[in-house]
Amino acid sequence: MKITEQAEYQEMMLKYNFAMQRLDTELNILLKEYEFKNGYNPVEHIKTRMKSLDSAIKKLTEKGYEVTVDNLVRKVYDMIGVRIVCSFLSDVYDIVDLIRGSKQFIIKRENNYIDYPKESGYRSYHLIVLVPIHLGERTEYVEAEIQIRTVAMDFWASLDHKLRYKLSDGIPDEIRFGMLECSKDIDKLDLKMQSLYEMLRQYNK
Ligand code: 0O2
Repeated sequence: MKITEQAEYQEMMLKYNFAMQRLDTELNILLKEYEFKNGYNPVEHIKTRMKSLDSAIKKLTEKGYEVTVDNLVRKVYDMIGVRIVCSFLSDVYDIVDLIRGSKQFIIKRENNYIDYPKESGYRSYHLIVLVPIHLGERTEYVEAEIQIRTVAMDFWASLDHKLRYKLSDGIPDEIRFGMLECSKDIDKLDLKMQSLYEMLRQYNK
């Protein structure tokens, strides 16, 4: 029987859809409240998505796991993904603090790929959260990944994603090194923009 025809898969997707809606709503409330209190919206854009089944199966297979509903739930913790893109580095950390302080989710794991970029040069702050969903009398928790990064980091990640998709047999060294250089340049740019932004804030005081 195809995985999509299994009752467990359909039940899982139902729960994931509830959790995605809940996460989307709670994040929007948190961010609107922040904007109201601070008179400033730190978010350039935000995108919530459900990972496609093909992409989830690819991930399981690459990691050497059997394609089962149980493994989709236990091994693919970014079935639900939210990407929050901000202007400045300080915005990224403010949003991380905001989510850490929320009682609506439990933080399961944090990956600071900004201070510790991935080998590819990828930079972003990742939070794996548990989103509670209330089903009748019981509460279940669904995992979701929140990626928070600056516009500059997002620009880099978007080209990197295209490269990985187009060059599935491996990225040639000259492009790989070029991307690493760009990642370092973007880090410098983010730091420069941050210091200019702080100067602007001093002028505004
Ligand atoms: P997609 O298509 O964006 O959904 P691990 O912790 O290593 O066991 P995993 O899931 O690889 O497992 O965790 P990691 O490394 O934190 O990556 C999760 C997501 O971060 C990825 O999801 C990407 O969205 C993003 N990411 C991580 N590394 C890179 C990178 O080098 N380049 C780009 N562009 N994005 C990256 P998916 O499912 O791989 O991809």
